[in-house]
Amino acid sequence: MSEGQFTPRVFSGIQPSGGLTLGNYLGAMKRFVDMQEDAYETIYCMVDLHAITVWQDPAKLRHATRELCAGFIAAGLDPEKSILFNQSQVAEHAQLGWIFNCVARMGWMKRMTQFKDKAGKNAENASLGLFGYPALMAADILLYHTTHVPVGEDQKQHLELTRDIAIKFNNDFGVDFFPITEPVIEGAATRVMSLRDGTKKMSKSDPSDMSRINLTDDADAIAKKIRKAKTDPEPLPSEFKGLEDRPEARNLVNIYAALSDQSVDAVMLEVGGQQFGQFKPMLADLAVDKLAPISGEMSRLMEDPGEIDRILAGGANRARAIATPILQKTYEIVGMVGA
Ligand code: AQP
Repeated sequence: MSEGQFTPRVFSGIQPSGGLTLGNYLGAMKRFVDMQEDAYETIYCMVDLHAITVWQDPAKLRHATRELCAGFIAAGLDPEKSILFNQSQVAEHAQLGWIFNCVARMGWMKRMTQFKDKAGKNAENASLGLFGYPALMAADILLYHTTHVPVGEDQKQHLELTRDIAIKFNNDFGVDFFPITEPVIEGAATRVMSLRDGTKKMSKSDPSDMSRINLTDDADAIAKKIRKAKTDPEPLPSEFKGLEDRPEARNLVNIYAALSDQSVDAVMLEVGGQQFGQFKPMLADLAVDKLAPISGEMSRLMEDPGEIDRILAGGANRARAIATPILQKTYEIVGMVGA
């Protein structure tokens, strides 16, 4: 089957492993909203099965899943247009994940840098689920015959593995069943970095709250975090290439560009020559302007968790309607009796 034979379909997910960060917003959610308006069928998932690859307190996981759904809607996703659901409500994810555990090779998995980063020096003590994470992620994507996946730069390697799994499955069984999915990694903020260390990505599980902007932060917290963000003593240059060896400054300029929907070159024309004492308050005002309506809407939606649960259940039904026949066909190809 050539790529043209697949319906243009977008799938992406976010883990409910904590509160949402500006990195998740700019690298993922904001782009999910853009794609919803394009000619794609869009499916967005709270990947709770992925979240438990590291320990999650059950009550916090439930809260984070609902809050993530509220965040999606507050950022502009429409549950009528896009399918919004949590992964564990569609059992086919885990079922196809198992098939892919049997397709993926140990050598491929051992090369995954995210596992090395997350497991750290204590890899022997990491869960088997954390090691197998990319095979489940491939299942999430291929279960819908997804053609496009919007993600941040950090997920590039996992997307390559998804393509390798699809190719190997198709070759092993002599079929043209799974599409070779395209990653969509675009925009000024495909990698938003920590505010404390410009070489580390901004992450919801970073122990330092000052390293990130949470979508639930109020205006004072956002302003304080940007004011205290690590920078260097030089003024901003007039061209973006002047920021090559200045990761912290480059990060703040990227954030400014992404929040204001401008190219980095346009931003440099505006702010070149400024000291951080001038630039940081501008960035803080812009961030508050863009994020406050989202955080306000999230809190409003969280007042009615029953409605969020209804949205997730409705989304799961719609997701299952696409996933079930694809899993059935996969089982049939693999040789399962009863499929
Ligand atoms: N700093 C970032 N810059 C750009 N994009 C980012 N994403 C995450 N952080 C950044 C994108 O958000 C989507 C969802 O990511 P995730 O929550 O499923 O997992 P993650 O990438 O592991 O995110 P975190 O915040 O670092 O979570 P923890 O701390 O739990 O591991 C993805 O598209 C990702 O690219």
